[in-house]
Amino acid sequence: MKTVYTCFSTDVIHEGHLNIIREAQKYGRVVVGCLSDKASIRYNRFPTVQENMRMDMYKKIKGIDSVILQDDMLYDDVIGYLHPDYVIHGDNWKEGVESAIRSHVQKLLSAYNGEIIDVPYTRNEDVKKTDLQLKEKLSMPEYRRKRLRQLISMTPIVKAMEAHSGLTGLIVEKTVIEGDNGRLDQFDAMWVSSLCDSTAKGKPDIELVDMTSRFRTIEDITEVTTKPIIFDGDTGGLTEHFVYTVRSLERLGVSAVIIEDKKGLKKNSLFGTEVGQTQATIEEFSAKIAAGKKAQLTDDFMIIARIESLILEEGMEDALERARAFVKAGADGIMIHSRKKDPEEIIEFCDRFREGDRATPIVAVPSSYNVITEDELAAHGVNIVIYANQLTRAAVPTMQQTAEEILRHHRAKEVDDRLMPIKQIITLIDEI
Ligand code: SPV
Ligand code: MG
Repeated sequence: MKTVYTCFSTDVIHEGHLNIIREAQKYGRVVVGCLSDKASIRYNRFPTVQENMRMDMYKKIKGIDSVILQDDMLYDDVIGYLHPDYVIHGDNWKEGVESAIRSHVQKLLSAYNGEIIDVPYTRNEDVKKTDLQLKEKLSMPEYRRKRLRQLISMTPIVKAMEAHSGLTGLIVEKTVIEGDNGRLDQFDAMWVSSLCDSTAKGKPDIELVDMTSRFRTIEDITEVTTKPIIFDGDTGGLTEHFVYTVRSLERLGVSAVIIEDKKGLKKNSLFGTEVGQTQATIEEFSAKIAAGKKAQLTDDFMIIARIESLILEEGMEDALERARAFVKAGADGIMIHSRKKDPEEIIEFCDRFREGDRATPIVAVPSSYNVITEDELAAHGVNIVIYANQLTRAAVPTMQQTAEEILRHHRAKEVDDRLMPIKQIITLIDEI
């Protein structure tokens, strides 16, 4: 009897999956692989049903002989030990980024004369509706909010990219690449930066954009995306106001707020000591964290304390003392910031903090020390890396240069080659 293998990552079984099983049965005994939660995060969409429950769900489908766990999106593990005669899949994987997976599977199978069976992808209203419902489910506050904590426990390092609008949110949501090793890769989360949110509104990053407006940005993003959001809460404002902010963010489905231990007029950290900035005392900031934690209603939400000691040249000992105190006050994570080009002080902080605390998540924002890689950060105990402003910094020079050239040439012809074609911009939202 031949073995036919197919991999499912779905949370909901629809006609398309049943069709694959029916086709598979024609070739031999059917083994279904359940793509592990860890692999699903990178590959397709975040599972709303955990892998053990998905395995139970698949086992109940008629026509399946056995269900196994597939931990590698490229099928190396399963094909290595199962040696299926056939791998069956919807023919939608012939196109787009998934085609890299198909090519890899083909290579693995050809080593022993195994074959791929491509089944025409089922495109009916029911399947479309199920897909849409799954997406909707992931965008709901209760699913989105808890996703950051889930990611921290499931992946070596959570990768967050800044978003300040529906469009940039879509770019973070949908950008998927085939990495060097053939595996797909994408961002895990979004960072709603105070710098980029303010910049998009033409305002300086000094807590001038009010919370109602910042919440509006979050809503623009949540309307079109599903990935978890980390909100840059600046100083958190007055403690009496911060407790309301926590509740609003929870309601919006935000996963975490990061507040920094500064007081008075906040200026952007990357100014460092060039501008007057005052650090709050440990007691003052601990009280704000504790009040926020007390106000919090869900278990999922995280309040992360951002330490500005290295930015303000107050020294490593001060940074470490603050980190320990803020964790004691209830902080769910620590963000350590630096504006040095060399990551040395960040590495020292992480190593020394980890000596006494293995559990509290550490967040790093390598805008200045951008030579460090995600793997290196993870090796020093960093759990979340934030790319805080790169999309904004990419867009501004291009827009300025385009504006200048149109002025220079008194027409737009000269810039046209560099622009997205009109046909593409009018359908952009459907395409991305
Ligand atoms: C932001 O992105 O707004 C930040 C990070 O707070 S930084 O600009 O480096 O201070
Ligand atoms: Mg900020």
